[in-house]
Amino acid sequence: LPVGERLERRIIDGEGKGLEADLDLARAGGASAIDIINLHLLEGMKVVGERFGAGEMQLPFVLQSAEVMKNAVALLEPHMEKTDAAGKGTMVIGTVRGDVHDIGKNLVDIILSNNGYTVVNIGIKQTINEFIAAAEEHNADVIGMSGLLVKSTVVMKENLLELQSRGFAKRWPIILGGAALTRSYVEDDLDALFDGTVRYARDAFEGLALMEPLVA
Ligand code: B1M
Repeated sequence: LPVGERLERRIIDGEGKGLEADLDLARAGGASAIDIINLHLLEGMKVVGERFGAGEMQLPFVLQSAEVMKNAVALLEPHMEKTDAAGKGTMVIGTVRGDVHDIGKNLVDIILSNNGYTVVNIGIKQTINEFIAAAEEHNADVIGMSGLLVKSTVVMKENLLELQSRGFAKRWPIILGGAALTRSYVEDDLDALFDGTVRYARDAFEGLALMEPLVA
């Protein structure tokens, strides 16, 4: 198999042996770290999600795929382009209450950090109180919430209501991301409820693009 397809297979099969060599080979062939993630690793993850959803793949194997994905991203990180301009603004990011998925959140962290933003990554299963405490402590410009479960989309709405009822409605612009969200749910339904302070990011790069006007 060509190295790109081999990398995709490694994610699907959860096979980490020889991973670093294949990543090096792909880079030596001219692919950037981001291309490798977007074109091959995430393609593999997509297949994992489809198989899991169809009942063709069991959870322990999904976990193995996630481990290989995480290792691959960690190996690629030092090779990503970084800007010298630091201190552009601060995002507090976490995965919402009840949700353990963190691969996407951590990618957003890496992409923003590499582009000059300060990212305070508070981890998974975070309550709104934990988001607020971190945002106050670190004087955040933006709060980013990630969640992949359908029920996380409900938790996000509850979080926004909680911010509003505690008088924090306009204190921090909010960026929401994660596979269960749709653009119209966030930008039509939620944003209208919360006075134009809520944005949707389909992927890490859309998150990056949203940051600039929000911290300006
Ligand atoms: Co889970 N899981 N999982 N899982 N898992 C999903 C989400 C699911 C869609 C799979 C499926 O059924 N097809 C399904 C949810 C169904 C639903 O809610 N209707 C599901 C389920 C059911 C579950 C469990 C409940 C299974 C169980 O226990 N029976 C359980 C949940 C436990 C919990 O959270 N309480 C569970 C557990 C797990 C693992 C632990 C095995 C593992 C996660 C490991 C980890 O993250 N450390 C896992 C995985 C790997 C997946 C799938 C297969 C892949 C997720 C992933 O990492 N994708 C997933 C299938 C899918 O998503 N279609 C699935 C790659 C990642 C880069 O994408 O996170 O979407 P993503 O991030 C993207 C964008 O969304 C965006 O940027 C990233 C790309 O650039 N983005 C942001 C994300 N956050 C952002 C924030 C931003 C901006 C952009 O700004 C703030």
